[in-house]
Amino acid sequence: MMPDLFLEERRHIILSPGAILLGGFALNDAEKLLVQIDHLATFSPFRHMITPGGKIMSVAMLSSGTLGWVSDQKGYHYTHTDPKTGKSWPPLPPEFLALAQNAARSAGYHDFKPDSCLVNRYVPGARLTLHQDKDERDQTAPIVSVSLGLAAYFLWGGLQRHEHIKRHKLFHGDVVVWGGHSRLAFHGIAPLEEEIHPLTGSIRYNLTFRKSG
Ligand code: MD6
Ligand code: FE
Repeated sequence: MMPDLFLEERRHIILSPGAILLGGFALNDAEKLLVQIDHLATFSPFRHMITPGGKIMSVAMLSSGTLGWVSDQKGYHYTHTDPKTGKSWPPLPPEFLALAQNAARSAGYHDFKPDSCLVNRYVPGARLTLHQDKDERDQTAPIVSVSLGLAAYFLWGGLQRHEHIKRHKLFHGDVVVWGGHSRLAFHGIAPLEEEIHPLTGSIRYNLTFRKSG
């Protein structure tokens, strides 16, 4: 467990211009969020998508909201329906929306209206290679990212792929809000370590809220 003093020092850390780590911002909502994730998964199950290069992603994903992020052999895109169920993605739970908007406001983004939440599920060994989030039509809006369960090292680069990568550990309840100058920064998640979290066992979840359409 993290000592409180450590948490106090992590309440508002600027990672780069426009990107802010709000340490522990979602701690009080975490258990509610985890219940909602299970509920969403009964409508749109977690699945391992295929990259355009034909590889199976180690992270399992689902989406919620009017638009959902999809990867397949044709590329990355947003869809109105879940290709796995043929139905709409489940709507954004009100608890999700409230948290995302509060976090955005705390980071200085006052009018955040997300229409999509991508839920990532990691087990030890799973990772997300360096990428930019550039499939959203509206790139003036920030992205709000919520970490739950096992901690992970966030890889944080610059606007060019070859720039120096820093590592920031993201813990249960941490929120990263990211926009402005950093909106298209390269980032990823290092392979998860083998650990057990009291609420999720050997799982890390990440929610990323976007304005996609
Ligand atoms: C993750 N997050 O934390 C993956 N993208 O599991 C992301 O790829 C991400 O945290 C854009 C903005 C914030 C993020
Ligand atoms: Fe991303």
